[in-house]
Amino acid sequence: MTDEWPELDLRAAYEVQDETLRRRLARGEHLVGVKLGLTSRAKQQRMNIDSPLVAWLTDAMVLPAGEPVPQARLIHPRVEPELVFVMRERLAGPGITAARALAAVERVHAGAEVIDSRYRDFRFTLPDVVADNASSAAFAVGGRGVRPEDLDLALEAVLVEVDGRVVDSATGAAVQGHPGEALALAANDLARRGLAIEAGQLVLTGGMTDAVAAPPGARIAFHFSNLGSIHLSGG
Ligand code: 0L1
Ligand code: MG
Repeated sequence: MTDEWPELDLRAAYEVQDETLRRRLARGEHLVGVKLGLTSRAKQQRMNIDSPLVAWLTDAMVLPAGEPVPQARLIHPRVEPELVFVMRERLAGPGITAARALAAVERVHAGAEVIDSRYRDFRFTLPDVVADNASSAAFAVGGRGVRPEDLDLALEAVLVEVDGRVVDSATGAAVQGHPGEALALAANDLARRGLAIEAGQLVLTGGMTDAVAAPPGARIAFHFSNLGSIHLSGG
């Protein structure tokens, strides 16, 4: 977008994001949560953008367990491991701390996000990717989850396995030092637009590692130390 509209700033980009959400809701989708993007150094370095962002999740993006990456509706999907919160209480900034944010969480789950970009080869600026709803395509949430107080989220590890080979790893500390910081960031960022995270919503806290390609035939697994594994097939 910034090639054709160089003056697109972050404010206008979030308006584009909100308008696309309005259109999704108008065609029958339901808002199910919020995602953060570019919360880890691995993601920021890969995309050459050093600022996190927020975007929307709808029920049309839910990838049920065992379903392959929906190649037919995607361009060049990649997948990444994430820690996912399910909210017990509404969380409205400003001034939310990580401790306050975690106190509003019901459970934390293993997650996988399928990202896809309208921009060729995922080449974009921050306003470009904000306007594209942060490359949201689909997401899977694994297992029954645990209460956040029963886990050291900074130490929760993930191994990324592609076709039987471990290609990457990280711990929750990769996400803003602690995923609770990412959750607080989302609430405070949304508050600037008069918005909040609602009870019952999901929050994807951002890719812990760089994303891996998910072409047809790929077998990808994210193995978390306490939260279980998520297996994805490229179809
Ligand atoms: O979780 C993430 O960091 C997703 C970032 C969205 C931007 C992208 O990598 O395409
Ligand atoms: Mg992500």
